[in-house]
Amino acid sequence: MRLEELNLVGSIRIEDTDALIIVDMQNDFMPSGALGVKGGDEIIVPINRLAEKFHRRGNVIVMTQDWHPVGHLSFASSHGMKPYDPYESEGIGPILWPDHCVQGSFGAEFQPQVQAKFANAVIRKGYHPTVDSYSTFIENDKKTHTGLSGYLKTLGKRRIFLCGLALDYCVYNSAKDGKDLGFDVVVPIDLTRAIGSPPGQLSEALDVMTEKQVQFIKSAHIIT
Ligand code: VGL
Ligand code: ZN
Repeated sequence: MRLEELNLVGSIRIEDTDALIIVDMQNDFMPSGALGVKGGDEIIVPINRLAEKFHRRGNVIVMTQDWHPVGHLSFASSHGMKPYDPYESEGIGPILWPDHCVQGSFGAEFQPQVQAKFANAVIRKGYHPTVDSYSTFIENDKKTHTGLSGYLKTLGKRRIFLCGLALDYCVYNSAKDGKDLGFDVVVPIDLTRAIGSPPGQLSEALDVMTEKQVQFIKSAHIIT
């Protein structure tokens, strides 16, 4: 499925049981960053606009941060291979990445224009040296939780709005796990961008999210 083929929801009103999750809006995922995502900078201002709406209503906002140790096994450099080379092992893959979002580095910091001050909580993921974590709920070993599900459920949240980077990796896997964990999931489609590698990754992500009844909407149609 292509982006243009997604069915969009007409409009959604923000409710008290909603949380906004802003995924990986970090320097390394900006177009000039180590793992640059095309158009990643274009979504900063509209994400801030949506965050402002959630904040004004008193709704919970969570930000996530990809947060890898030096020499993380998802890095091509750890295998003597090239970034974006295919590689599959438990908790890693389907491709290898440039070194990115190294703990404490500039690249791992939130892009400074992103309104991080509104975040109630920050979830860091990918810090176990041998396991990646595309989902902000459960790491790629499919068993280690980040604690986000418990956090949201303790606060009575039932629906999550997922925006940020990247649509075909962290947003996708967070949406999938979110549904499996019992949340309703909404993706404001204009507030995310895809990596697009390997070919077919985005298409598969859109297929699976559609199948799992993730809802897609234009951010302008989210009302308070
Ligand atoms: C991501 C690849 C590697 C993401 C993180 O945030 O989507 N993608 N690390
Ligand atoms: Zn990463």
